[in-house]
Amino acid sequence: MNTPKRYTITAALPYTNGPIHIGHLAGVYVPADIYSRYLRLQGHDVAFICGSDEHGVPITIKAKKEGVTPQDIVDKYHAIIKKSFVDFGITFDNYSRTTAKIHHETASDFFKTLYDKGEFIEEVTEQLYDAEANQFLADRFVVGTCPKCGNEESYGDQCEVCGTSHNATDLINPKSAITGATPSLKETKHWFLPLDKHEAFLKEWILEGHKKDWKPNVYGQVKSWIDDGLRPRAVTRDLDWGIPVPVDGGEGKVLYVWFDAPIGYISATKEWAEREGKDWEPYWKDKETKLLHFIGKDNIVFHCIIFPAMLKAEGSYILPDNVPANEFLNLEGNKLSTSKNWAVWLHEYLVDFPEKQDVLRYALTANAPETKDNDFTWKDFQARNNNELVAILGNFINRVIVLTNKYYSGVVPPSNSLLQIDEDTLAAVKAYPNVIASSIERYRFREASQELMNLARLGNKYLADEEPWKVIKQDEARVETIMYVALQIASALAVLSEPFLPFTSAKLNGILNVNTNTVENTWEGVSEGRELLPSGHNIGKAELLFSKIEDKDIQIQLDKLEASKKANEAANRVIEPQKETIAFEDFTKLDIRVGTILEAEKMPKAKKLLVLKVDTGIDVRTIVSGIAESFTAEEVLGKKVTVLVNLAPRALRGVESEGMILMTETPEGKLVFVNPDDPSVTNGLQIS
Ligand code: B3M
Ligand code: ZN
Repeated sequence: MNTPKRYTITAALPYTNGPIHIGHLAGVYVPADIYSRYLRLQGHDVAFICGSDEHGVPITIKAKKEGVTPQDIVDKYHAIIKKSFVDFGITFDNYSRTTAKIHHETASDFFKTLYDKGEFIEEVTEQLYDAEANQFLADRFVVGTCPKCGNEESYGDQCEVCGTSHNATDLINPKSAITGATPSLKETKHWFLPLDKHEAFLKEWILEGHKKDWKPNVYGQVKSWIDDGLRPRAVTRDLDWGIPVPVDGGEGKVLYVWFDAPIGYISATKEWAEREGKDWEPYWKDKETKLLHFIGKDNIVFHCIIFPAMLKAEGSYILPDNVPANEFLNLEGNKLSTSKNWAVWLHEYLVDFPEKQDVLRYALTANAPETKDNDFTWKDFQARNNNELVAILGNFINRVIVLTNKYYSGVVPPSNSLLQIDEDTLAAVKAYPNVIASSIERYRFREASQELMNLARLGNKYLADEEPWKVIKQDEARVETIMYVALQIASALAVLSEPFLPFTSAKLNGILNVNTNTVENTWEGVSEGRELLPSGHNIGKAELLFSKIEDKDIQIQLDKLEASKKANEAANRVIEPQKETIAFEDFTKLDIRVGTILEAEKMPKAKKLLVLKVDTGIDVRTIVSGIAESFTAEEVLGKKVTVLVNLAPRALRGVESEGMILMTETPEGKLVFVNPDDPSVTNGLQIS
């Protein structure tokens, strides 16, 4: 494509069954936002589109669990998600939702068009049915073994381990996610999109047409699906939450969520165009529009095969030029998980790190899972902030602003005669827009963010080499030139950082007192080497752009994750089954007394043992207790305990123990004295 006339950029519609976390931001929204901001800075016509995906089984499951309606669930999370996007500076031109009227109409019409054109196969087939719940088991209502990879927890429509998209009846050993029952088969009518019919076209369009420009991870996945052979896919469901099937015989059925959701991009564009007084159609139908879908890797099949087949079948739409899907981000070595609360939630992050949106944007970009799954660690986050944003970018800007205020009361000095080093530095600055642009245009956002940091490094090196703070004593005119050049670099950084660090860029433009509507302070202005800050221009006072993140701030986050891990272990703890029944006489054989620990000392060379002297009311006796990993000797002094006093004595490391202190072990693995009021003690724990 020559230079496109306009861009339609979509970002995957998040499911509204929970808030969003760093994985979403890193995989989809930050790269899509960088790309869109970059295009706008270049003066392009951009529609950056997203919205909430509000249909689908996970939402009904969540609603059932919480005893509320699906509408309640989507209203709640739509608001939270939408706010997170605003807070993190994700500049959608429209953030819509699939429960919107315009979307129901658009998706319904789209289905009818394909129906009228005879693009569907209408067929009665046997589908999985849960007689107990009185419900067909589509998608996430059914779990079973993936026929492709053997994952035992694959969903009906997609396996999250190998990414394969399949039909629910393909699952081996299916089980209802509602009742756990083994489903039976029941006949029902559905409409199928014959993907096999589009196979030749998909082969030509993707396998031949996009071999070079699509990311290898995307191309590879698509190729493997096509090579496996495409089959008809049902695009309707026997569910009650969704968009009603708008044709005869469709009563009580809804559109498959993956049929309606991508049409959400179109509805959201329409909604935006109506609001802006524009025509939506060129954004979806003009061949000179470049359409891009930013998604995560689990969505590849839907965006590269199913949705394009739908668009092609409809006939009047363009197809995506590229689908830059990312791999997954892990967190501290484990898969991000909403249900296990193994995540950094965006709304919580902002409470702990207020006004540090750019730090997270930067850390996620610098470490983005572009070519393989990547790990987010809090240590890396801290290092990105302290060693790069603070020490390189923030430090350079601060020096420039402070010195300009100190030497020239904030007025940009004249550039007297430029030496070779100044010419070279300005020429190097001028090259950055193209270098960064070339990375962005190839969807290499990590690389682009590092080039931006290199520009700040160049600024630091220039100041370190030219040492204006020393030269000022001998040659004031030379320092004017040095500071003039340094100020141009600062201003270039304000422009070029905008896609990556929008809050910082705005702050820096404020400090530099720059009018961002001028032709100079644009991507092109920098690349043409225009004068960004003329002599005589007044800048403002220094303000810190970034601040150091301390170890204790990081520890708080690590502790939070540790708490999640513990809570999960507790939730997954297996309660010991009840032991064999005993006769009352057996119980009465046990002689259990209240006692007090009078003395305690650690048994030498035994990690676990404390030697106690316990007043049992009968006598004071020695008891050797295996609690030294949970208590120090001092901690147990004076404690009231329950003691089994008639246990046969036994020698432990040569010390005779006459009885046993009753203890229990908390889910976190800590021993505690038996006291059911202790909040760390939960039902079902065994006393031993
Ligand atoms: N809601 C899936 C997801 O969040 C999905 C994307 C829809 S894009 C049309 O993974
Ligand atoms: Zn699988």
